[in-house]
Amino acid sequence: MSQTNVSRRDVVRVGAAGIVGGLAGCSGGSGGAVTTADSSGADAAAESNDGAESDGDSTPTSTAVGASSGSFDGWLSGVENFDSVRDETGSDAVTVEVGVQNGSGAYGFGPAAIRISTGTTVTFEWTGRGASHNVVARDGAFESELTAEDGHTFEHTFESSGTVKYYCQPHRALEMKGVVVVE
Ligand SMILES: [Cu+2]
Repeated sequence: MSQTNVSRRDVVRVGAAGIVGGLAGCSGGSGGAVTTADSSGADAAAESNDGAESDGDSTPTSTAVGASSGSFDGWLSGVENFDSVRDETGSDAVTVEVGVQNGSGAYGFGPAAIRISTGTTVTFEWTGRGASHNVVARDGAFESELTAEDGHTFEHTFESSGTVKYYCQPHRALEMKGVVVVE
């Protein structure tokens, strides 16, 4: 932990120098020390951006962000239980509940949108609520059983990057839809 503190202090100190160095850097990019400072600053900025996204998950403003830039071409624009994409990149085991509250009943996937790493296996687990559901990829890549059984599971491993849109066939009109973003 002390190493973290030291490096964090270095970043702060470098950041202060970076204000001066940055001005020089803008007009021509000078010394190697400035370059180091810049890359440290970039790392710190990336981390704080991640934090901002996480914070956004629980705030109403993220709905607006999701609607404008993250509704996946409108696929999730009518999905009430979608507020933001849950970041599960790096997670070994990711579970999505089938049959969570959405609109008029348990016609949702929880969470409705996730981001995972390539090669991750997602387990869809039925809650037993909202009658019979299934999980069907819009592009036909997978289709689960149609069941109402509490605790039923269906697994799919996402082997290639991209955005996978899926739905529950009986409740597609009730906006029982989800998205898996594979990175
Ligand atoms: Cu359903």
